[in-house]
Amino acid sequence: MFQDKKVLFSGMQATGNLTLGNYLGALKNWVKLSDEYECFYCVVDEHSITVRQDPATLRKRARALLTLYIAAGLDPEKNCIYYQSHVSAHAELAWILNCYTYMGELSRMTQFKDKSAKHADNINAGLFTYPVLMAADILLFQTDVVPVGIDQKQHLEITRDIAQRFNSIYGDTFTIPEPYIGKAGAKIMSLQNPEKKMSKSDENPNGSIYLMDDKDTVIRKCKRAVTDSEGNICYRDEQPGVKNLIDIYCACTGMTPSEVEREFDGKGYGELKMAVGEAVAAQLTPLQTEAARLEKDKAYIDSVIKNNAEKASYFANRTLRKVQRKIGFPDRIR
Ligand code: ATP
Ligand code: LTN
Repeated sequence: MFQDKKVLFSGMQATGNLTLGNYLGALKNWVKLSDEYECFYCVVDEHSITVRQDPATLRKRARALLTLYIAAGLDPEKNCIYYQSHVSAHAELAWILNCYTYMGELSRMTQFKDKSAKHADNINAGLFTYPVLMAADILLFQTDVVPVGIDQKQHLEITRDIAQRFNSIYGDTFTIPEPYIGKAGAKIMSLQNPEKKMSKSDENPNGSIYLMDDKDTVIRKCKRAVTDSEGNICYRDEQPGVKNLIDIYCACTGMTPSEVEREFDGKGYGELKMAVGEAVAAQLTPLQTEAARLEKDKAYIDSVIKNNAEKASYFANRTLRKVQRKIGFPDRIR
């Protein structure tokens, strides 16, 4: 679709306050890759309503999330940053792809199993077909690469399967996307339960570091992080709390786990926790300052929203029209 650059697509839900996991697992890599690719970064508000949302809160969070993409360093002149709900091709392609996706494959999705256990009173059809909408997001832009945290790998696999199935019936239609999962930070765990992923919808706020937490809060949460009674700073599965702290430190500083082990050789957990807190705060402070500045510039953010929705619609519609033609929908009369 683009002359010389490959295409990158990714998105996040506006379901809560972003955590350090979202930043280190996804957003930070988006910024790193943004020069190399033609990029589309979406606020996937249609995915958000698979879980009940308060309308005013959703609207506010969606805007805060879009602003945060820019604050993190994504230039909206070069990267297409937009709301999923402003580009109707997402929902239209999702409907079509629903008819090329099997109930059996959707029922194997671990995110569906987790979320339906968590929201047992609202297991809606949208929660079940969530991965189909995600496949539509990605395939609309003929995406080559999708930077995500490791928890989304299964959704990338089903996207590839749906695309390959469609291509084998109708001939070459979709580019087959690859996941991009960064080395450091692909799965940040809860500070209170290192067996569980850090998540923005966690009930315990001490388990997650939020991107808007101030330095004192970050340091306090790190100090309280659950570790073990071994007393050695080693990067190994048997010490999941310490391993997670080392992972966070690596993702913030660019160091490798063995370099961190050497730096803290003979030192105690207190020192590691303090250093992690400082390293995290150093990442978050500039982001917070820039987000606060941008939030005040309403006209600028509004113009980004308008212009980028038009740009995204243009490219998305090209793929949608191609798909509609291939499956035999009647031509539009001009
Ligand atoms: P929710 O708690 O509402 O399910 P979430 O915190 O898991 O949300 P998503 O919006 O589902 O966040 O994910 C946005 C991006 O952040 C995805 O690419 C996901 O893989 C990544 N991500 C989420 N949590 C983590 C984590 N703990 N470590 C690394 N990456 C993560
Ligand atoms: N399911 C993703 C959010 C998401 C996404 C996408 C990520 C929706 N559509 C397309 C990458 C590409 C999640 O993070 N929970």
